[in-house]
Amino acid sequence: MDVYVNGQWTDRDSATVDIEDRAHVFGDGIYEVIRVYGGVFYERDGHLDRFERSAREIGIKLPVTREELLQLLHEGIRRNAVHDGTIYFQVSRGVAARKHPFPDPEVKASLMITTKEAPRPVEAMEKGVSAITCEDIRWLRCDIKSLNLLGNVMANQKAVEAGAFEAIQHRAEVVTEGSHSNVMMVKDGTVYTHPANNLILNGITRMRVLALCKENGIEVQERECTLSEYESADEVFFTGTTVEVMPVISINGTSVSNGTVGPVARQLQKAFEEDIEVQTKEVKLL
Ligand code: DCS
Repeated sequence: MDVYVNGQWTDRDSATVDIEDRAHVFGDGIYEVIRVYGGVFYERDGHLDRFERSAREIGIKLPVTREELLQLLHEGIRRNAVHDGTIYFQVSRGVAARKHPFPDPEVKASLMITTKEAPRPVEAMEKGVSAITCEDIRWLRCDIKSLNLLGNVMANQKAVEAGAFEAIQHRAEVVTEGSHSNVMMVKDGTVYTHPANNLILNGITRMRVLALCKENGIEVQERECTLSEYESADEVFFTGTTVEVMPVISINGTSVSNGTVGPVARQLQKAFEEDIEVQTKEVKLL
């Protein structure tokens, strides 16, 4: 696999990162993951907008323009012949002696790009998955797609150890999001999810799925919901770049409703699938 690091493309096995890069001493940087379907980016502009916003929010000056970044992302897909997979890109505040303040004088931010071939999680989406709940121990700027993922990593590990697909995080009684996905519930035909504020990452898939709800006449309420509301919901599902629309059929070992994938999740999966078709076809025609 070819990766982009230190301003050039190189083979993954010979890629090196400076020992004083702030990404690995402080987690001082941001990232994005874009899904690739049939060699074409899905929701590309949404991810690029969020990447630029994350950089702005933590005061990192991106080392490339949006056009240059786009060229590099396309090159990554081409070089590695990614068909169905993801492209990962991150920017750190750069290389400097380890001191907490931003480097002064400013140093050039480091950009890194990798790709991965990954099939769609069709089987899990068909059957539904299990989830556990855990306390959300993260910081108060979860809206920034920061490299600091320790809280997310800890939550995900808890899920793995419990044999579950994903963790549903909560602050006191309020459900926030998954460890690498957003979470939604359905009650009496209405879809509920946490408002897009500082406590969650405003997922690109989350936004797309909420738009698909509206297009399909499904009512949406963005409001805080409690754990007990989730436990007594008709349906629960995760959304995300890698998980798409992933139905949850059990929480902490107890079935959600009757323990099968519900009609709203099915309808949204279908709408999402059609959206992938439309978006990727449009791009191919350009
Ligand atoms: N919430 C968190 C904490 C996430 O890490 C992600 C995506 C989401 C929500 C969903 O956002 P998107 O719909 O924009 O993907 N996490 C990425 C990650 O770290 N790996 O894959 C996707």
